[in-house]
Amino acid sequence: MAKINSNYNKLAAGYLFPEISKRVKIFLDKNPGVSVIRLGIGNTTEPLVPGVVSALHSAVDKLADSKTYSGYGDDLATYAIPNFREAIVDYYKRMNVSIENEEVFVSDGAKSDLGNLLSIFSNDSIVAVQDPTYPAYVDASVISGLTGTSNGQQYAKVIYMPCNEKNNFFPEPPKAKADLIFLCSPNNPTGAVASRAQLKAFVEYARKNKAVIIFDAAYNWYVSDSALPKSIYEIEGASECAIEVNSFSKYAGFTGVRLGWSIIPKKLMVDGSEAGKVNSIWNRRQCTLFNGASNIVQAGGLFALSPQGVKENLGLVNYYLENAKIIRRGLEEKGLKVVSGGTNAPYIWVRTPKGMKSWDFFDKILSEANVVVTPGSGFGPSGEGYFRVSAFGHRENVIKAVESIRNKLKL
Ligand code: PGU
Repeated sequence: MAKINSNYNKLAAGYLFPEISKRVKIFLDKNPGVSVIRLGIGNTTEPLVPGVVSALHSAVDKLADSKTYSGYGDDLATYAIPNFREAIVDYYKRMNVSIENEEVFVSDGAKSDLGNLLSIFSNDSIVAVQDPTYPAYVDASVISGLTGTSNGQQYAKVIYMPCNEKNNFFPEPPKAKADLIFLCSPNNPTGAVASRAQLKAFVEYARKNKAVIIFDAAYNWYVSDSALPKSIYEIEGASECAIEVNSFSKYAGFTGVRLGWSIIPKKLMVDGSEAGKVNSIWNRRQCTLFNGASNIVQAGGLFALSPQGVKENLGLVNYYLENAKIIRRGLEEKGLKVVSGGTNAPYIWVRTPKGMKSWDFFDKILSEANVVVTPGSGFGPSGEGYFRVSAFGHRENVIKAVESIRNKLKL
């Protein structure tokens, strides 16, 4: 008799972003003629840069000719196109980080790897997360059976590491013993960026406890302050205890195109397994369950990592950072308390006025100013009383949203 994976029944609510879309749709159905500005989900809006567009076009043309046609990737380990892994290795070299080709695994974006990676670890692993955090880490852990049940606020087996105004939105390593630690810097949703010293404390913790850090660097191109680390591997010893997951989504506008990568260092050690084992079982997992990212898309990604590609895409990143500045300033002028983000990150983390609950404020700003934000409590219990504003959007919409908040939101 077939049965469902009953872990799905433990998910406390619908996934955050479809839940928001549902509420916005209900609002629009009730208010015909009203239009809203969406600064909720972190979805890119600006076109791909010209160099990426022509790389994509020429990759399509290659597929139209038997002399240049290619099918499954030649590199059976990762299904990367020629030179793709080398380009990622070079990208790390620019940060003085040394990575080998065989440590690079191409993906169709960060989200799938962040969830799938859990399948290579023991099913009694204890997961630790920053709180608030990108909801996919916790939901993927629930589906993998690692969390126990929820009391409506927290899952019994998950270690929540509160990020708040007292610790500047980056936690210390937990007192309890975690096996898998999700860290995200620049952070979603708070926009806080970990310092070297803060990451070093986690690397030390992980090495001491034989834990693995899953470091999500999806927003690292937004770090313009050179004192701040962009990769966990900038910290000595991290290649023994950390996996890094990255994406072209927020750097090159590939949210719909889909491309990313993960680094599984050969030196990575886990309890009871020799160095190289995690790398080889992830390789085995990917060969069995994944046939790579589209070769067309990888050609676009390859250009995005070239010097000209970096130049063009940093223009895109700076466009969104300028949006973040406009939002930050506008909210502060309105008298709202911006507590984090918006400088080295595309998210602005704001306290709700008068201690309002996050979802109540979501409804208020939607109905009064017709602006969609993301309620902080959707990212975890410590997000209650805050909301996240995304800087991804057309400039004119961002300006309109700020104007509307200024003129219509009643504080
Ligand atoms: N990691 C983090 C920290 C993210 O915030 C997001 C997207 C991803 C990974 C996904 O990257 P891909 O490479 O595109 O798979 N976060 C957005 C979109 C919502 C979602 O559920 O992915 C956000 O608004 O938080």
